[in-house]
Formats: sequence, structure tokens, C-alpha cells
Amino acid sequence: MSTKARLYTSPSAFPNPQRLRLFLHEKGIAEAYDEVIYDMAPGGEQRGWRHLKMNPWGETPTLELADGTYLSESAAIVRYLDALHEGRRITGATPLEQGLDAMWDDRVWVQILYRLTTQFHVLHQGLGPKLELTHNPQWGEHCRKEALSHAALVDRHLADGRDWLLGGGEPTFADITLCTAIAFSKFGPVATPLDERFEQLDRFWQRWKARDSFRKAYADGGGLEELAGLAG
Ligand SMILES: N[C@@H](CCC(=O)N[C@@H](CS)C(=O)NCC(=O)O)C(=O)O
Repeated sequence: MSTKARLYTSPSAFPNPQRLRLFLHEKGIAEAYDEVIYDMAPGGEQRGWRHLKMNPWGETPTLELADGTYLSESAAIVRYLDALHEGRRITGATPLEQGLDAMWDDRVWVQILYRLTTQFHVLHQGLGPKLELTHNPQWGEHCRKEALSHAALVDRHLADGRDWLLGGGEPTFADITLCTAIAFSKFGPVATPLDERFEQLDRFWQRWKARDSFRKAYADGGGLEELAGLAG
């Protein structure tokens, strides 16, 4: 039996566990963890009592440690693993970089990615009738507009020619969150492709697509035709 710590996740179309997966490949530590990938819908294993005992919020990702500790919330898991393992600090090497990375990650997660996931759940009934308890198209449309207006601010920030949000030579965690937000914006029912609407976000998306970590993290295709067959 494996002695590796276990990660409960979802397919790569689901952006929060995907933030963690992309981080694991950027850091080069994916092999150190056993992944249990839930189907999510229509079964909804993440909302069953077995998973709720580990994470009462009924979400992925969740990390199970050997001593019985459970850690959830993507950014919390990433910050823990980044500090635990040697190698490039993806969440920032200096206190200033860490502050800037957390700032950009919050902006992108709360104002863009979280808005798009709310749109998915309440406008399109993303996970199906068994799991979606709220249908509210107006709220969903409002979230889509919020996501677009904040994406425009990020696009402007990238327009000075920088490759990554903090302006360095390698992506940080905030860039990972932005990458997953762009991928999710392109996902079938979400249908708000940020790379098509914003020039700098397109440049940013193309840069991610060329990275080895991206190819590994999106090996299952991310639910996008554009990424089908990425693993091969
Ligand atoms: N705040 C959490 C959000 C996690 C989350 O929303 N996960 C989604 C997948 S992207 C999920 O598990 N949804 C399951 C459900 O709604 O039933 C984090 O940052 O990890």
C-alpha cells in the first residue's frame, strides 16, 4: 500500500483542484502524492458523507496527511506544499513577492475565477439537477460581467510587455490561478473565452500552453477541444 499523502481532486476542467495540479507540476512534486480523482457529476462523491468527513465544505481539492490532518482550500494547500518542499518558491521567494503574489491571486481568484464558477453553477446549472440547488440566471449574468470587467484590468496590467503578473521570468501562483481562470472561461457552458476577448490574456494563455507543466496538468484535455491529445 502506498505511503504517499493523498489528494482528492477533480478532472482538470475543474479550476480549483487544477490550480493545485498545475502548481504540483511547476514545483516538480506531482509524483510525491497519490491522487484520487472524483467524477464530480452526476454522482457528486464530493458531497457525500465520506468526503464531508474530510472536508465539510464538500469541495475538492482536499489533502489527507499521514497523521490524519486534512487540509483544504487550494491556496492553503499550495502555500503549505510550497514551504514544505525544496525548489523554486512558486508563491514568492521574498516577503514582498509573497505579498504581491497573494494580492494578485486574490484579485484573480475572487473577481474572475470565482465569478465564472458562480456563473457556471447558477446560470448553466453546471453540475446537474442532483447537485445544483440554485438557478438564478440574472445573478449568473452579473457574475459574467464582473469577471469580464476585472479581466480587463488584468489585461491592462500585462500590457507593459511583462510575461507574468509579478514581472519576473517565471510564473508564480497568481499566474497559475489566472491560467486556470482562462481555461475555465473557455469551458463549454461557461462560454466566455477570455483569450478571445483580451489580447494580453491571449499572449499569456499561449505562453502557458508552451510550458511542460501545463501539458502535464492538462493531460486529460481540460474539457477543451483545443487541448485534446495534449498528453501525446
Ligand atoms: N475555496 C475552495 C473552492 C473549491 C471548489 O469550489 N471546488 C470545486 C471544484 S472547482 C468543487 O469541488 N465543487 C464541488 C461541488 O460544488 O459540488 C478552494 O479554493 O479550493
